[in-house]
Amino acid sequence: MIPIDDSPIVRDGKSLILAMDHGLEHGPVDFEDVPEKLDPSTVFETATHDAVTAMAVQKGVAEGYYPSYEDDVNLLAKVNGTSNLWMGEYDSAVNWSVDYAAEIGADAVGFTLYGGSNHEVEMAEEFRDVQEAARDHDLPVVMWSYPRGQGLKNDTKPGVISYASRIALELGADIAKVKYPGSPEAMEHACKAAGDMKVVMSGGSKTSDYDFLSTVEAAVNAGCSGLAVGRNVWQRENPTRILDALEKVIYEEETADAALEATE
Ligand code: FBP
Repeated sequence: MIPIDDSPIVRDGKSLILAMDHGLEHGPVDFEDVPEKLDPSTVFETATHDAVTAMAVQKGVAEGYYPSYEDDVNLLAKVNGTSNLWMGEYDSAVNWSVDYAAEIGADAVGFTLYGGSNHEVEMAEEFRDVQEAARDHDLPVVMWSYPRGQGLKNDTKPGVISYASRIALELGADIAKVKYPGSPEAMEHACKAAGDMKVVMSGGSKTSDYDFLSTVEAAVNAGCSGLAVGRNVWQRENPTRILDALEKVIYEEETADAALEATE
């Protein structure tokens, strides 16, 4: 197993994962204000920015578009995912195998685990297969660790997010992607709960440049190794500018104010 810091999805110990699986997870509604982004090539173009260490997509998008970008973008194969049309208890279908993802050229795999769902046990068993297959291919594993389900009303409470990052460590992920738990102290605890495994913050719905960057700054200061983000980048009119600023906040550990000023 190659050390995670030597993986192509990590730069100087940090990661910036650009996610674009929203067409499946949320539906075309996420592209309403940016209809040109319905074309996955536009987001792959954005992912060629130096700050981006990997792009997370589902199988069909990887098959159709990754071949044109394999020299410039690292592929994170998001191997499970479910549409927003599913009305049952939180669950996520495994849509492609790790073997097939590796064949397409994946540099890492991603898996959503809904701890606390009535389907947690099956999902953890599916994760075991994915994690062990990823080890066979020397691919790092990123867990979208999202406690959700009947018993969990607020999925961003501090104790829930610390549990989320710990679950990822316990089950063998290399990076946990968790929601921001509302304060730097709570984020710090979630990072500590993950031991020496990396934790990245999940982007969330689009906010202002300052609000977004200052939350990323707080997360990095609290011990996060970066960000996995979708809408806060590609829903913007100028994704390059926010990526320039994110590069400063994440890799150069500049403040949100300084990053914004430098990229005006
Ligand atoms: P965002 O930064 O846009 O939130 O994207 C990150 C992500 O994890 C995507 O990979 C996924 O499609 C989406 O969030 C899921 O969001 P949620 O389950 O909170 O609706």
